[in-house]
Amino acid sequence: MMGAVAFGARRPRVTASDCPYAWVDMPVLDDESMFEVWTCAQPVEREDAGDLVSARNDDVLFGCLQTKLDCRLDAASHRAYSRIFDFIDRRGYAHLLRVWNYFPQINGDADGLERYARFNVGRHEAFAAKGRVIGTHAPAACALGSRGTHLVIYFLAAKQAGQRVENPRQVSAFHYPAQYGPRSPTFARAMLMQTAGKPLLFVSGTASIVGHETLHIGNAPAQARETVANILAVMKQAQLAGLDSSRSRSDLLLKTYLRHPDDLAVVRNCLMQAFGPAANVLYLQADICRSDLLLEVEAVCLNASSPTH
Ligand code: 3EB
Repeated sequence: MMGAVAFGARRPRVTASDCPYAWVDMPVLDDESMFEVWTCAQPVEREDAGDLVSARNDDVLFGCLQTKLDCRLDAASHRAYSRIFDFIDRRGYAHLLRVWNYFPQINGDADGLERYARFNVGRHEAFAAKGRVIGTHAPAACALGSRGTHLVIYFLAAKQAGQRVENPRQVSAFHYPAQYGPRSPTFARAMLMQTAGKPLLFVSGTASIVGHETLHIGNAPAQARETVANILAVMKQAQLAGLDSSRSRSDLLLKTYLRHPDDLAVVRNCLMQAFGPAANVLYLQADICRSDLLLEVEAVCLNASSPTH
């Protein structure tokens, strides 16, 4: 095991003691709690450095950073990302592939700017300060509103760079206009890596955005359909085959974040139609980073190759 992340509204009684572990205070919609577990076939070396716990093999490093929020979000995200970059750079895993960001009151105000926009300022400036070229070095990512008091960031970093993938239907997030905040979010739409000779695709949090604008305000089923279209466009861009949407996708692991638990049935119905019953979907209740977004979906595509008909 490289790492485990527990999702649930209550701290799970079971903890993972022999690998990096974090708890994200976020309700699971159809269960009490759920563990996301990252495994690999190689032996791992574990290193716990205070607030940053990690495990690494010859290729990748999994890390979790949990910090109690005791300053404004721009300072907190700047500090967290600087810490992560220093840590991975020193150990030779300089390439961030995928980052998950969770913190409370993501749509709340912080001195006249939304907390998500503050978060973006600190994150953007840490990337720049640590020598990352925003367009070139952006990882796949997501940023959601959890509960509680902590900023939780977990990530996969690698010795080798992955292949960044953008979505032709969407403006790249790092080119969003300033109406969404003074510093753009630093993420790619997806990241493709090779592991054990097979491609693995991390699709970032994906929502009902075309160009840079939110579509279908107030309409959850329409937002779900637009989100599916965006995920399929990203997968197509990554030249992954098997885009026949009638095929059941046992190679897909999805995490769906819903602002309103009441939308579970319509969204589940939409994802079932798009990806079939074999797709593995976790439904969580979370605030999405734009207040007009009702849902966001992220994906891991396993063995994402060879078309099967
Ligand atoms: C979007 O497309 C929706 O700030 O890291 C998706 C994925 C979103 C990642 C992030 C935000 C992030 O802009 C929000």
